[in-house]
Amino acid sequence: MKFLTTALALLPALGSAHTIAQRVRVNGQDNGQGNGIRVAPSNNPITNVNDANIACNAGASSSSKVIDVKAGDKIGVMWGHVLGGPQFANDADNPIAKSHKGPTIFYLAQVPNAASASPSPSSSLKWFKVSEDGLDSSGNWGVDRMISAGGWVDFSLPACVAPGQYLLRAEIIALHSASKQGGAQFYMGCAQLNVSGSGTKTGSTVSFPGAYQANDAGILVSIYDQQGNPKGNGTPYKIPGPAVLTC
Ligand SMILES: *[C@@H]1O[C@H](CO)[C@@H](O)[C@H](O)[C@H]1NC(C)=O
Ligand SMILES: [Cu+2]
Repeated sequence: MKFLTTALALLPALGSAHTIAQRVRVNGQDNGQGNGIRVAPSNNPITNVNDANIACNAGASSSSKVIDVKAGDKIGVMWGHVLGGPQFANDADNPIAKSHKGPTIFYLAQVPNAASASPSPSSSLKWFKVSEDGLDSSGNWGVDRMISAGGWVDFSLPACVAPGQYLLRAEIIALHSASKQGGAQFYMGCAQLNVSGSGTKTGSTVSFPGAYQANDAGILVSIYDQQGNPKGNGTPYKIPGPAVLTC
């Protein structure tokens, strides 16, 4: 009975221990809260791969800022438990609950105007993957590295990406409950970039929704070893979606 009470008391905390993408930095230079990124009002995940809002999240804010970057720059997106980061001092669930193991992923879609482009399914944006970080051989996940970095995930924008305006889709997939269909939690936010450089590539593309299936090997998966530790199930973890653009 005592155990049951304790378990029930824990449930709301677990249920809300989610995350929001909210800041962008370029070569370490922070653009500030909500500038050049569409920020979701809620930290709730999307759990249906066919959700119409799986490209850039539901009800996201707008920003008039389009961030200038050069192909080859290091671009980072910061995640936080709630808007602004921690919910209260010493929030153990900032930037995300430690249970929420999984990959961190970035996609780009070229658009005429990154400040106004709609990511709705009918806009038919074509996304290509530019970075991904899954499970390493020590049993640590992209999410573990994001937590160690205080919520930031940085990647190098491939030097061959063609100049133009893009939406950058930053994504985390939390897999702690992914052994049943519909259990994976998808978190995402879209930044607004103006890429300069002499590149020519825009990658091979997918749609959101469409890129993921509910039973993909990296979405319907147990991440626990025989001891119950979330360090992978003994086979390499396969990050969902297409291959990362290679230059
Ligand atoms: C994008 O960057 C190019 C090159 O720096 C610049 O000429 C152009 O004005 C920028 N466009 C926007 C919308 O910021
Ligand atoms: Cu969560």
